[in-house]
Amino acid sequence: MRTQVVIIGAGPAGLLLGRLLELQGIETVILERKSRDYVLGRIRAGVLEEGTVELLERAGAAQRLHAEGLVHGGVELSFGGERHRFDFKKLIGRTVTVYGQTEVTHDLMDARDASGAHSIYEVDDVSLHGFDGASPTVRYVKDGVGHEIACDFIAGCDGFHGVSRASVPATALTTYERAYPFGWLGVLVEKPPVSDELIYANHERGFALCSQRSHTRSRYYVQVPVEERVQDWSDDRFWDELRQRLDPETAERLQTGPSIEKSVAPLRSFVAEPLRFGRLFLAGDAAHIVPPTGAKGLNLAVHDVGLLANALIEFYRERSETGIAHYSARALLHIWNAERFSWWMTSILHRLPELDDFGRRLQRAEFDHLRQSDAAASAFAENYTGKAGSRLQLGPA
Ligand code: RFL
Ligand code: PHB
Repeated sequence: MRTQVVIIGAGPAGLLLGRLLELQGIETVILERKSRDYVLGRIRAGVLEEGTVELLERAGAAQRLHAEGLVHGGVELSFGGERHRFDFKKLIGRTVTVYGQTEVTHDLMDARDASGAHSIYEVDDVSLHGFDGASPTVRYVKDGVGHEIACDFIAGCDGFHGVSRASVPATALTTYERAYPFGWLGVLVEKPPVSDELIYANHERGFALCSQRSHTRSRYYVQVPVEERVQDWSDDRFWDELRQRLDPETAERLQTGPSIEKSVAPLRSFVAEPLRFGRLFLAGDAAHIVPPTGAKGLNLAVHDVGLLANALIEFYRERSETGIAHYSARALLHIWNAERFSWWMTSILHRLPELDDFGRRLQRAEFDHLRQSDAAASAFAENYTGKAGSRLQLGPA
């Protein structure tokens, strides 16, 4: 088989790239290790930046998002039971949209199916070859039979544990990493959200987050030690812990019920540089991870893909390699700003084991600074809504 671009991974990054290329007449094949249902069963992100919504519109996959997504004009931070609302709309004229990653993935899969583009699920032993030359190939096994696809480019959109980054010689990669000694225990519940907007809470028992998927479905998280096991957390234990970390008024309003999903996600900051190796590109979680505190992971994956799609379209349309040559540096500029913001938000909101009294007072001082200063609140709003990163430009080469 031959195609123009082989995309490894059918997460949001791979599916969106496929869609943006396909709309410009560029042929792609997507190879995914898991089944469609498995991919759609993963509960992950929930907050979309305006730039992400715009790219989904360009991909022709935003109809349901506009009908069902919830536009939020701000978020609340709560410190030791004191809440403060940050009005993004008023501060900087921007909003975010609450719409689950599962739904984004669903919409992109439906759009791809409707166009007849080729996706192959449940493939094993994917391997990448010859990407340092002009004729790369990708091999895989499907139902016990080996196959090979010849292509012009390979897009590694296969997440943190994928094969693409692992195929690059170690000497060609530099990685930067910080693992946190805690994770988020998340619960999905068929109950109306406790508040119209998200509440991020710093409490001496640990961080908590009140999020949502719709007017009738809520998503809640509490910080737990990273080695914590889900089976040790009954629903009752989770609701008790969450209530204790919220201000009394919110705790009182919280509607609880049986969890429909419960899982622990470890927190990590990670960047691999560069993002291009000859004719192989990395995009999304394959290249970088942020702790979920800033709601940046999915948005960052989408931003990478926007740049990569433009670079490949420019290559096929104009035979120009400029976009391809700049892809890695352009994406990294944006990635490092999101890493910085996600790390900062994580550090001011969590109970860090190494935090002494001085550190705790500094966390409080950060909150007070944000409450007192419109400039600080606007900087927070710019970063949370994605406005900050969107203005970063590469300097002259
Ligand atoms: P994905 O979604 O991991 O998809 C990669 C796909 O590649 C497949 N794959 C392979 N396929 C073929 N061969 C192989 N060898 C393969 N190895 C892997 C996988 O099966 C998978 O289908 O990466 P992608 O597309 O880069 O998307 C990234 C996002 O999923 C991720 O950044 C976000 O979910 C992070 N995230 C959040 N991001 C936000 O922007 N806003 C949020 O509010 C937000 N909340 C979160 C989050 C992540 C969380 N967890 C569970 C880590 C909340 C949580 C709890
Ligand atoms: C979510 O709804 O899953 C969510 C929202 C905001 C975050 C992280 C996760 O910062």
